Amino acid sequence: MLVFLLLSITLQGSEWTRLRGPNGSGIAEGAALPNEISAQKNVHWKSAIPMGKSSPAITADRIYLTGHENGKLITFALERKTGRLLWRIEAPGHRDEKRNKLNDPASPSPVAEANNVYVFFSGYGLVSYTKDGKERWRVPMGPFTNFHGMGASPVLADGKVIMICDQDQDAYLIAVNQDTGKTEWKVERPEMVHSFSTPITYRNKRGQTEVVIPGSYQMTSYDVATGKLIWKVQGLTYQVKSVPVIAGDVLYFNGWAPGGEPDQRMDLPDFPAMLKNYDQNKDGELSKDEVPKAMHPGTWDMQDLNKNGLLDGKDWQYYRMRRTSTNSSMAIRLNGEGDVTKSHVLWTYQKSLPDVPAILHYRNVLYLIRNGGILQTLDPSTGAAIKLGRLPHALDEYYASPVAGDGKVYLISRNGNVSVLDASGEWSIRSTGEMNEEVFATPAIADGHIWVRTATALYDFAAPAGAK
Ligand SMILES: [Ca+2]
Ligand SMILES: [Ca+2]
Repeated sequence: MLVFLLLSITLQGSEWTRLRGPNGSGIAEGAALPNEISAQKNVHWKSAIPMGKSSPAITADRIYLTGHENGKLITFALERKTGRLLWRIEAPGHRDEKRNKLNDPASPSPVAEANNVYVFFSGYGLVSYTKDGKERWRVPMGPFTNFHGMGASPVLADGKVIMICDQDQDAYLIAVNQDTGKTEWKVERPEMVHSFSTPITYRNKRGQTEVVIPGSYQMTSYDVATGKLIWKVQGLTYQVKSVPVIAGDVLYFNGWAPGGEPDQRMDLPDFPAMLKNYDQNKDGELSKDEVPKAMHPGTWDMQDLNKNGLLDGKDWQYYRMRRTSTNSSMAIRLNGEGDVTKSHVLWTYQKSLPDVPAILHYRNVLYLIRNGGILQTLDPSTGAAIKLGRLPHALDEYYASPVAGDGKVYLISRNGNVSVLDASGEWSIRSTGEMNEEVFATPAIADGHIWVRTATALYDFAAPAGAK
């Protein structure tokens, strides 16, 4: 029995099959990890790879990634031990979609299981390959209407591949059969606009598997078996990017968007009032000239969801909500039903918030990394601040999410500044290092190795044998 338990723990610890690893936690325990990593330090191997911002998915013997080259969208597999390229395959389509300059044609991360991998490209849709690179099925999707381009990654649950496609028009959530690619269910989300957060799953106390999805203004949770909405929490900011994390029966999430700080709130008249006062040509929509300057959205095109140059009722309502929603990190008690905004939000925190990186919940401390290299730790039970400080030599933007294991927290900035911390609420710096290249992808950890994707390479780091 003991041997079996040990074996299962070892096997579980040996994979990191999606963005941020085991159910998006960002944590892998069970082996010593390097005290220091940089382009020179503790490099086990390094492989040149195509451009892309997706994170690696790691199985027992493979590393999967997506990338792009000369307008082609590529999935590729490396041998885990050596970094040797095993195969690379171009996606069946290569539509070039509008996206934010920080986004990328290959930003969604692959999700893998022992023998197969699943990838999503904004410029094509979903594709599944075997571990040997044979296509199993394909599901063309899009074109998408996401103002900044798509960013969420697919997740696996109960034999389904679940893909959130929140966009400015016709947002939806879809579950396809993992073995066939056939649609199991599809749920329209007309109240949603674009967002970028990768979902998380859990089994609730009633025995249902839920997929929890941060979206514009709302966190929603669906039954994986049927696609039925189970609960929601209102009050999120308008444009979310972070991956939620679950510890025990509490979910932690960070939502930040420009203009969402508490002192930037503004109460705007509703659409009928706007039409009454400002619709000069009486066409039932608002043009740039008709909206008074003080009420203008900063980016007109982002509010004009159907891109006809005019704001209609939905556009205006979305803008009103944007000006009243507030950025925050929050803790939500799971297992709710219905609208649990009032009953299940345990706390919110609004001071020092990350933009893109997810919260790390590690050894009963929350870590929040903000642009400028500002690291805040919080008490997960109360949301109370523990320590706020700047990481040395890392006054930079952060896109990769923090990851942890072996009592160490790894943080890497956009310009490749690495900080390794001794994990604790009163965190301290163990080491710093430089990758000398841009880093957007969240690192992966398994069996004492940590993999870091830079602009041109994948690095495999490991502690020297016998090191402590
Ligand atoms: Ca008008
Ligand atoms: Ca419009």
